[in-house]
Amino acid sequence: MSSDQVYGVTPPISVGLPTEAEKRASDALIEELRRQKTFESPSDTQKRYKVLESLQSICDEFVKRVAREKEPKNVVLIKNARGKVFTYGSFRLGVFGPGSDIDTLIVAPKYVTRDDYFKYFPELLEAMAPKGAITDLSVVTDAFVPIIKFEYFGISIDLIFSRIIQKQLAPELQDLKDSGLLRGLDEVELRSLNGTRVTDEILTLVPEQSTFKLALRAIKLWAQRRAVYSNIMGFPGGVAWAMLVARVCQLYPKAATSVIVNKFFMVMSQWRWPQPVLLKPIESGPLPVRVWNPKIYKGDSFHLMPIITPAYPSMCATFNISRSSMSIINRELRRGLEVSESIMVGKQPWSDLFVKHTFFTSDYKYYISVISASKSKEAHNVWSGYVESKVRMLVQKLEQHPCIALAHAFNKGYERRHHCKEDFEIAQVQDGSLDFLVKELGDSQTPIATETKSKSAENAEAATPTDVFTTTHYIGLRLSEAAKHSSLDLSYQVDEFKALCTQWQKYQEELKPLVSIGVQHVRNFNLPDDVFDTGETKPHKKSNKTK
Ligand code: 3AT
Ligand code: MN
Ligand code: MN
Repeated sequence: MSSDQVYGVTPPISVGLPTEAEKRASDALIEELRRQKTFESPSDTQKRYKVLESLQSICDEFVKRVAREKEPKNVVLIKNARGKVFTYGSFRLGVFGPGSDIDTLIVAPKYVTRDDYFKYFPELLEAMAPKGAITDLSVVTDAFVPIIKFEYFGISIDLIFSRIIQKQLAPELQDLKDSGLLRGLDEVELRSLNGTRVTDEILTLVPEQSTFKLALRAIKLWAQRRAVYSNIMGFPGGVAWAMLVARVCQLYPKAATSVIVNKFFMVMSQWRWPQPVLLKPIESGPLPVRVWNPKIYKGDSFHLMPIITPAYPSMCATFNISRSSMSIINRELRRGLEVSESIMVGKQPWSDLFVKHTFFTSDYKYYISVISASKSKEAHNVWSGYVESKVRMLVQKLEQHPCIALAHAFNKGYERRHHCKEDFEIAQVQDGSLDFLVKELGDSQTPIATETKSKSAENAEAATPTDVFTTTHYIGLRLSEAAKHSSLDLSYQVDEFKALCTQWQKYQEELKPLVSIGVQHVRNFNLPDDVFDTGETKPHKKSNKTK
């Protein structure tokens, strides 16, 4: 590290070196991270590299195949045809754990299109990987970022694709930092390249990578335990938390891991939002693409906690954050500050920072549950994903209700499977009943009805038992003063939300006979057992209370 290089958009707050006590606190933190199983064994990590090597050869073969197809006479082109595998996400950042996927990007020369990718890659993958190695293959061509997902020797792989405008990939193409590589690409391709470009830049913008990675592991674990980790539910996701930790590393370039974690809570709990968090000045690049700028784009000025990606074209990674989720995040940052201050003076152990949230056990009396239900697994994958992406809209409508002070969506949905014999049982499940729950005993015990054509599914449903798949999201409500004087009527907000879900073209055209959306009130003492861990106490009904 060149000692006088300045990282970030301001000078550091402190360039102080760690004290012995701070080093000991870092060791204790790493010990706790180990205890909490956030590190993977070296042999499992070795397996990941083997899988990546294999993907690289499949990728080369794929490009060659397209070259042969499109330019059968061009011997030189075919000879030089190759692609390149890049990674992004937690693997690239070096903060992956035992259950992490590998987020992978394939880059190919310009004559290889996305259509080629979806046409050839899945079959080549199955053919070239060792027999039985590839499982759970699914292809999503119409997503915001189109993707092929599968497991390779049990490791989840998210595989996306982009070409770049080069006839052959330059042999010296080691990274994607050059913004010129974006020239001539469509929006989907830009988005696909973006993940790798952002993670790579983040790593170059921190003064000490090993400190950054350990601190980020701690913050990710904390955010997951406190249920403030989930882009889709209006909280920062992995990339956003990474950028916040990176910014704190810039402000304390020589500090120990323990100090970074403590200062993270200090700096972020006192941040003057909506001042954006930047890792470097925003670049205005060579292309006619939109770059985050609240002075030009009105929409950008509504971002409550803007955290801006460093790679051109810069975007806000946290546009999903709402008033309610912001107040939850701030509450957790203040708690983190309090606990970490106490840890740094030796009064508390690190394990206290990672104590589980109390969303279901004591935070709220009133909850709303959103239940997406489907009669086939395939339909459910599509439908539950869509509904999940709309839950934030319901939260925003609820926030505006005069009787609601806070609407807090839990960061993940609960997936359940139900075994129904009659139509009325299906109807009850769709309304949130757990009376027909299938206890998951390892993998599927009962055969799953996987009809996707609606006609056969309708016929099958009357005669034979149907499995119903549900995903339930819980929203905790804190009522306002106004709620004391009127009864809580959310029917308008709920109906609007349901309409939003059922207006979806895919619902209207294919899913309608197979899926449903339900919204229910749930009192804390009526929450289902499976949201509680062993050892947690479910709230009790107070016998003499009226409301
Ligand atoms: P894990 O260790 O895998 O849990 P991660 O940070 O790698 O943590 P993901 O694999 O979920 O998390 O995501 C990696 C990146 O993929 C983050 C983001 O740039 C992109 N990404 C994930 N989900 C979405 C989404 N729904 N829409 C757009 N981009 C997404
Ligand atoms: Mn990942
Ligand atoms: Mn992923």
